[in-house]
Amino acid sequence: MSRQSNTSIPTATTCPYCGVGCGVLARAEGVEGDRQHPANQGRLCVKGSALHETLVPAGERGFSPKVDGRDVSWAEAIDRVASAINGAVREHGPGSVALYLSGQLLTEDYYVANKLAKGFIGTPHVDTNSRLCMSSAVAAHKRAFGEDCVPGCYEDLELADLLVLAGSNAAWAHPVLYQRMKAAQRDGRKVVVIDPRETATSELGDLHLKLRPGTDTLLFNGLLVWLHDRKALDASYLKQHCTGLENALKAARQSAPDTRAVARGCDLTVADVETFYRWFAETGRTVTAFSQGINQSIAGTDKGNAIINCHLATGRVGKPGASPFSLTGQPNAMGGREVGGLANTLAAHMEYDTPGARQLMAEFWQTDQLAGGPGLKAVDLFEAVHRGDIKVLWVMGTNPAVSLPDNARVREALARCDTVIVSDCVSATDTTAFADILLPAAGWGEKDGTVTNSERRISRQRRFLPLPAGVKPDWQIISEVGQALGYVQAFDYRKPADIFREHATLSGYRNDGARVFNIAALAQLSDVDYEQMNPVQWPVTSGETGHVQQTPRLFSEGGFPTPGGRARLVPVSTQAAGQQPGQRYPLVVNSGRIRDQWHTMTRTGLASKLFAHRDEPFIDVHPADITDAGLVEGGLAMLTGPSGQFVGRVRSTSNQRRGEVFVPIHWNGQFASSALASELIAPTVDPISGQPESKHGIAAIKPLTAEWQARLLLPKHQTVLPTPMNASFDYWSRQVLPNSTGWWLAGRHRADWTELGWQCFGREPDLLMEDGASGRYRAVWLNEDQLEAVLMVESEAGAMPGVEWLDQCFAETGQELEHRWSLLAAGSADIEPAGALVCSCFQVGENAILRAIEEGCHSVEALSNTLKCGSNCGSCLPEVQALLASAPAQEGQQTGLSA
Ligand SMILES: Nc1nc2c(c(=O)[nH]1)N[C@H]1C(S)=C(S)[C@@H](COP(=O)(O)OP(=O)(O)OC[C@H]3O[C@@H](n4cnc5c(=O)[nH]c(N)nc54)[C@H](O)[C@@H]3O)O[C@H]1N2
Ligand SMILES: Nc1nc2c(c(=O)[nH]1)N[C@H]1C(S)=C(S)[C@@H](COP(=O)(O)OP(=O)(O)OC[C@H]3O[C@@H](n4cnc5c(=O)[nH]c(N)nc54)[C@H](O)[C@@H]3O)O[C@H]1N2
Ligand code: SF4
Ligand SMILES: [Mo]
Repeated sequence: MSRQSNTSIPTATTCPYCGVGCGVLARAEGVEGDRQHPANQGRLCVKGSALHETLVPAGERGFSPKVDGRDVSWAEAIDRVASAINGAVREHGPGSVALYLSGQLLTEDYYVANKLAKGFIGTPHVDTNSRLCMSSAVAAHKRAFGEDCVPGCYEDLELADLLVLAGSNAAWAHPVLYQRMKAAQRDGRKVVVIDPRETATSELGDLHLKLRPGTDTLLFNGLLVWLHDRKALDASYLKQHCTGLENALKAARQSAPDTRAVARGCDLTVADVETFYRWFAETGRTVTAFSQGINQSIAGTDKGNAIINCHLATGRVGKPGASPFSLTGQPNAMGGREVGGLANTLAAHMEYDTPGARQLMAEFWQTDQLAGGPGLKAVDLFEAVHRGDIKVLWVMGTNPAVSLPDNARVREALARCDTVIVSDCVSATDTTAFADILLPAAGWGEKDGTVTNSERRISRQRRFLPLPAGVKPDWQIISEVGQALGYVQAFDYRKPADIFREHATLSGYRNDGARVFNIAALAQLSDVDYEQMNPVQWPVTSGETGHVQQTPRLFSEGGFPTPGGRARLVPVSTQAAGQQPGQRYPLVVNSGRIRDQWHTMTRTGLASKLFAHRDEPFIDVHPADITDAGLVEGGLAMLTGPSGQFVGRVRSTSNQRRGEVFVPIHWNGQFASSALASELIAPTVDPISGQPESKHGIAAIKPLTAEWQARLLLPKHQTVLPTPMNASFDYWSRQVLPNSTGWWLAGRHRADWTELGWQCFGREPDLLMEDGASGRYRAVWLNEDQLEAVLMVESEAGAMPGVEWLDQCFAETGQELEHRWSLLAAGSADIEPAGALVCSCFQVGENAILRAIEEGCHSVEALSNTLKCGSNCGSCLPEVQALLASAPAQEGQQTGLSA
């Protein structure tokens, strides 16, 4: 299948990764940032720049649907899905069918899925991975504003004179937006970072509040009290546009009577707390941007409202440079919320209990089978699957076997379920392994539709690659199932534009201004208009001259979609406490993202470039905890929690608070033996939003004392560890290298390498070096003049040579392999190991940067002039900066970024 586009004119589309929603100009050969797109104005981060390397190649996807592992035609697959649904509904009622969707589906896919389930199958059980992501922010918005609306826009993050980043590692998770925040730095502008860890984002902070995890509500309650007591509230905004100040203040004062109580509870100094409060009180143009450190908590909704309370009380909502701002994670988290993808909502920002909403929906969809009331939220939904109440589960665009808390139980639930249907653009994932029916979905570049980013901006994703044979876009799969179920008229869509128009029409249907989400002005777009649609921020209205008007900001003059038109300050207590560490599990486990990987790595795990920054699962541990637990930096360790384990390489860092470790969420069964962050997370949820506390597990740590450590390199197409090895090791993790696939291996017991070599490769190695005393064993298998396998065993990881040179040898044939004996030494003498990769765009490693610093590059500019590092997407600048700071000071040295 050719992946060439027919033309070399680029297609303007949107990046499928984070919620910044950057515009991309895409060709089959490569991508560049779209200068016309308002979100990024031409910039792209590492993941965006590597997009053409993360297109899913033929080998990674099924080219036809599968039923019980057997290739079948689409007609048969659709028929099987429809008869499973029909059977379950007939025997057990509509509530025995559930859909689990994703903020990575396009709005059109999402709309049709929601319509099919809630409108026609009649099951309310439709939830989405946004439950794990944004549902606390959604609930906080609804409580405060009456509707799930983000009042501000990206420009506000630049205009703010005080930017508060709460529970956000934007430098890694929203890199282009972070670059914009950074470029907006100026005299007098201040940034406060609130995070229990120091991160790449802390670099921007004039003040870092390294608070005790989970204590954000206390901090913001204290702020409300302080603002009130110092007469820094906006009395007129409160009087005209808000209710609930008294009660909110009362609750705040109860937990946070003064700054001393706050400092004690949050484990901060009084001086730091007061500095933050003073800056907030003094600075009219303040934006508080928040993300998963706020949402993924047992008190996520309360944390959100504690923040919003302070903004309402100071009238800083939806004004230029002044607003609360929820940073959304997924590319279409917002679109999913607009169509009603969450189990507790109906559609188009209507709730089940919105007066008249159910009749309106039944009429609009022309159905008499509308679901009766809210369905189960993700964690409860999978419990219902486990109990056997759900007979048919259809998972689309998400990987719950990895991302849901306590995933051992989730896997059990999937294994028990009568019929699991999975739609994915990648065939081998931890979740597709449970699929009774596997539906190969079109991926990015192959499908058309719209997405909405964090600032309510709707952008087009456009197809620029041919649709591979055997693959269908999600909206089409769902529509065909709808028609097979007999709803021929309701799912008679020919193209995404048909769906978009219906969605836009619904948003304005009998709206009368009651719902802010209204894009009815786009309901009349022709196919050509839709094709050419420019990014637009909702609500979208028709101006007097008939042209379309968008809305960058909301609520600066009130007008909240609540019964009385006023926003609500919400009393928030600080009582909620999730799992707490104790004697058995003394550590708090924090989990989150790394710079170059996306979630469960199904796509970013295809690009060698994106592995170079962090090539193995790891555990960040405070140096004192390393000592206490008898760990070795660079050695392996095992975290054990109440429901699972995580094995990773120990990184020593005082960025962590004592007693708290951080693990990445990305590795899973396709990439490592035991590195699922979610195994350490309990299914404890926020009682209001149902969002799990993914930032707060508990565990004990101990060294995984390995008898040996090894690296194995195999040809690139080999992505699975040979079975005999799989069974005999205590640790493995896989890394995609430019020319080969590499594994890290370790074991507690001596292995018989000769025997294993025979079992895996059917013969003795062609080159061999063995030293029983030191435990060193190195073996090379050659096939004619091509490398087939390289195995290097050492007694400790520290003695292991780098693999850059060996990897290059996998690309060579014939005479180049003359230096065969140097294969055993893993390198020719003149190659310097690169060290950890810092700049992914130009592949610049730590060692080169350190050498350049030694040789006189004492500023970021000098380094980027010499090595180019940091001169493209800028994602690595915080790390370049840190290396400069860590190098021994030299005369005249400048480390300031602006210097
Ligand atoms: N590279 C990359 N970027 C991504 C993604 C990705 O997979 N990879 N995923 C996208 C998605 S879906 C999302 S949701 C976003 C998430 O974006 P972020 O929320 O910025 O990222 P996280 O790393 O999950 O967590 C943010 C920070 O919360 C901190 N934190 C933990 N507990 C607390 C607490 O109690 N209080 C406070 N104040 N902070 C706390 C953590 O230490 C962490 O640094 O990223 C998006 N962008
Ligand atoms: N411990 C812990 N757990 C967490 C988090 C955390 O911070 N800590 N974060 C949570 C958050 S915020 C999120 S958003 C989730 C993310 O968790 P998931 O949603 O489970 O992770 P992804 O890897 O993004 O899964 C997306 C899947 O959809 C597939 N896909 C991509 N495009 C398409 C498409 O167009 N159609 C279809 N049908 N499939 C497609 C991909 O191949 C992949 O298998 O994880 C959550 N879990
Ligand atoms: S910041 Fe990076 S990952 Fe996010 S949308 Fe932009 S290019 Fe994509
Ligand atoms: Mo997310």
